[in-house]
Amino acid sequence: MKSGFVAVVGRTGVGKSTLVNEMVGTKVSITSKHRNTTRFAIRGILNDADSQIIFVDTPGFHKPQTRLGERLNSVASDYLSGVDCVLYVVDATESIGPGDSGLAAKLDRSAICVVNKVDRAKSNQVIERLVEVSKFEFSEYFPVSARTGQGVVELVDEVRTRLPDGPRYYPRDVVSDMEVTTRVAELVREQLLKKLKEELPHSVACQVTHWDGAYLCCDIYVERESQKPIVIGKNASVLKEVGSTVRSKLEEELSQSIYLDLRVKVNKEWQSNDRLIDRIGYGVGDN
Ligand SMILES: Nc1nc2c(ncn2[C@@H]2O[C@H](COP(=O)(O)OP(=O)(O)OP(=O)(O)O)[C@@H](O)[C@H]2O)c(=O)[nH]1
Ligand SMILES: [Mg+2]
Repeated sequence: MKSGFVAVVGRTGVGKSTLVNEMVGTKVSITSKHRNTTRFAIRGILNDADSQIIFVDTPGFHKPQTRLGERLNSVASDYLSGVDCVLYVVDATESIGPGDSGLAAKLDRSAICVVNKVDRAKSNQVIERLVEVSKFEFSEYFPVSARTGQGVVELVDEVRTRLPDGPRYYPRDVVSDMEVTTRVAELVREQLLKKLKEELPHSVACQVTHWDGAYLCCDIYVERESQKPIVIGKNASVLKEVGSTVRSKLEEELSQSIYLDLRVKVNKEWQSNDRLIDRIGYGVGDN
């Protein structure tokens, strides 16, 4: 039996969460076009007859502007070493910037470099990016598309060869160790991120406050009173759509009917306050 922990690190928005979902074969981590979508380390588990790979999706590195931002970088930093394998992900459609280079410098050369989004990049862009990252002298380079799955099986096969002998850390049928309440809060946030523009996604936090197996109450926090009507929408249209999408996803997963109550509240400047960030559950390594 081979098993081990594989950290997925990279700048925000390069597609780490999309890649983890594709490698695991199930959606364990939410994704969006906005920066800093992932707010804590998320484990996605890939089980086979004789191996178990525990992928750890990490928050994306970025220039922090808030206390939350600093904590997200710090969570990701915790996974740069001390794991069995590191996947360093870059975006094929964007030049390598100081953020990518700074992170690459902190990694062991045994890391695997993943050039993602090749479905969207022109072929000369993929070659350009491979030439750019070759200067980091990592052990392997994999051009992939987390969206279409191109190159992902080959990447996972390589990861498997890096695992040491070890036990099955989780039961074979488990793909994620996330609590159902955290999952619901994340699904609500993902639907909101689809609908919200500009800076608002950064201000939004979600937390389930009640779950008894059938009735779920999820608080949606914003930072200012003026943000509330945007999240609620005209005639509560945003909340209704978010609620109905999340409810049907959950009903399918849990095979039962659910009553989902979404409440929008102001949690003043929560992004700057460690106590509030802790209470919501963001900025932590092991959720
Ligand atoms: N075309 C294309 N888009 C992708 C691919 N992978 C991810 N994306 C898109 O890129 C955006 C960011 O993806 P995420 O997976 O949320 O990125 P992330 O690196 O986890 O971002 P953070 O959590 O903020 O660090 C989303 O809109 C994804 O749909 C890909 O292979 N091809
Ligand atoms: Mg992410």
